[in-house]
Amino acid sequence: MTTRTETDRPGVTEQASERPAMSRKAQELDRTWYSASGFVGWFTQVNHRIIGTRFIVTSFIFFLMAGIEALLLRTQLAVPENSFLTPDHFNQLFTMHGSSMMFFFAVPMMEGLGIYVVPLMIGTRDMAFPRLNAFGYYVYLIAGVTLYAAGFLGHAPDGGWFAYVPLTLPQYSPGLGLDFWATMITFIEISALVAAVELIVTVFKQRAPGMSLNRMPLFVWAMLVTMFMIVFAMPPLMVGSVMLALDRTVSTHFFMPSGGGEPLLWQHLFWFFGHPEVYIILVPALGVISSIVVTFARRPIFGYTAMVLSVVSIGFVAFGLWVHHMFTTGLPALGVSFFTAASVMIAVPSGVQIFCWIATLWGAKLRIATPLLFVLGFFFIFVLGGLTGVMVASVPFDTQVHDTYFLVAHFHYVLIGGAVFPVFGAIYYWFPKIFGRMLNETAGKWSFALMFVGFNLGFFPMHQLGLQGMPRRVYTYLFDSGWFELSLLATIGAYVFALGVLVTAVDALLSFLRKPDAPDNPWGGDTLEWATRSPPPNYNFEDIPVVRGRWALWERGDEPAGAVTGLHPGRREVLVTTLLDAEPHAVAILPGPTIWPFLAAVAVAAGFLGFIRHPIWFPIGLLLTFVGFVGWLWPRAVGGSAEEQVR
Ligand code: HEM
Ligand SMILES: [Cu+2]
Repeated sequence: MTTRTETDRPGVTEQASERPAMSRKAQELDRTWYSASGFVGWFTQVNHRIIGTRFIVTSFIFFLMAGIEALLLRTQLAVPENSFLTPDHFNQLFTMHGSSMMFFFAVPMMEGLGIYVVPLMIGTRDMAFPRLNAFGYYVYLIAGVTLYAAGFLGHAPDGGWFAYVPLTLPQYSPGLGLDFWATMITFIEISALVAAVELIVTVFKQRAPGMSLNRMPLFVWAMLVTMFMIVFAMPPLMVGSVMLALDRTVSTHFFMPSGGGEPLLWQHLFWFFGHPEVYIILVPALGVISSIVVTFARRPIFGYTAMVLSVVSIGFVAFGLWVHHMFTTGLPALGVSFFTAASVMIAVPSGVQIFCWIATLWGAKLRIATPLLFVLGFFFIFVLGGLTGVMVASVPFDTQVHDTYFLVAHFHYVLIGGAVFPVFGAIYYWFPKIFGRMLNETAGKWSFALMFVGFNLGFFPMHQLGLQGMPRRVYTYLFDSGWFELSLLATIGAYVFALGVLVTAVDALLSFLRKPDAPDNPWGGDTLEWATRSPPPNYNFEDIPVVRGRWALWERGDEPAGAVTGLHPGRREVLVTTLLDAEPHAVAILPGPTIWPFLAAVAVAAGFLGFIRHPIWFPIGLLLTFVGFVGWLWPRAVGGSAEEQVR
């Protein structure tokens, strides 16, 4: 423990006092980076903070929808032989719940946090491809709204979130529900890939001078690894979901055994994506945890290099685990042993993370506030989920508990521990920055307590239910099964958890009735997003900061911070720096607001959704998309006045 820097950081809390009048430069920057408002203006905005906020808010709404679906499921399961839901509705609800949580909440929420926070953390004014960013959001929004609209109109999918064939082929799942599902899942992948490309380029090329790779905040590292995982994990699923859509709409035989197809191929494609997906959700959460731990322990992280290496190795190992979801499909024993070994191995880098956090927190003068509480909750829940994970990685045990409530308990421990608690921590941590208002601490503590108690009450008994053989995805159970008490407890727990979520949701809404009160750096954080105002101005930073160490704000000391000069305030210019050492080497001019990304997203949707009705729509959609891209990429005058730029 000799490498640890023992000094406690006092923090640099600043008061949100009256601000000095805007400088001339700031006024010009403000005009240059301006976005139109109003109804039409809304569709033209491209600023990363606006798009990031939209991702966060939209995905939170899907979280609430999926939560309501979960409560309906739990209500049905509260008592044996209940008839609150029909079997069909039950199937639709767990499919919508699982799909919404995984595709429409967890991944977009993490993308939203990345899109909002990363450019601020690395000290730049916007992302590399602002219009592409907006396009990704519209594709996501259209996907979510369409899937839910179809559901309400009676076309809800009911094949589960992993949509196993042959159940989901047209013979066994007639109707349009699964067509919408397969198409909208493809959309989500497009949106994720777009965010991934964006964030990778932005992180590699737009870091503030001095922020060499080995000084990058851990949250940025986590996002970078996640985005690379998206680039490798999403295409296989995209291929899979397109093949499924083709099997359903134009009767190809990719998965249909009678036509020479291979059902297991779907499982391989799905889980080659599906397992990394879990880490695509978890790794950003690890970054969130690191940010909060450092800030609230008020000292640098213990073992920065180990933390970075372990996150990177999680990114690699996560791709070698997918077959552990297929242990009961009769694969050769040798292959299965390999995947058991890999599954157990991933506990090592995960453990490194946990130990480094503990070492950082150990003996620190902790500042106990809501974000830190959610982090502590994460430790407890996620470690329990990890333990059952090692259990189900062993084939004989998995064979016993496969498709029982033991699995439902396991993956909710991992997902709620590994995603929901960190996301709530992140909300309390960054809300002041994003919206300029502090969330209420008392409400935060209540919310945490209710969620923590409710979660464990609700999900711990499911381990026992699973060991007793209660199957998952079945709409009811018999009176004499002996599962009643624990099942009722699980339902009560779910409601308590939901109450906790509600407290935060209401508090967040109420905070808009108050006037902005957040200081620029309420928690004394070390990363650059805290160096600018809360909420940040259109242009993020009046002067692009220069970074002198790993803990950008803490290492600034009392000397005046260096700043970049030479960017023209009348153009959307960002500084481009070198990949390893972040030395300035060019200036890039970013495109401004436009409606074309929205129109292009609508054109893509027309093509894909029309295809469900008739194949001719696909080329039509393609053509329209091409038109959209032409408008989007139409050459613009560079170097004109600020007004011309904005138009
Ligand atoms: C209030 C919190 C939650 C409750 C009460 C809850 C409850 C449930 C229930 C009752 C099921 C169906 C079990 C079955 O009959 O097989 C389920 C399935 C599932 N849940 Fe949750 N859940 C919650 C949160 C989450 C979160 C946050 C995620 C992911 C981020 C998630 C992901 C899933 C998935 C992937 C499935 C499997 C769906 C399927 O079998 O196709 N859940 N959940
Ligand atoms: Cu897995």
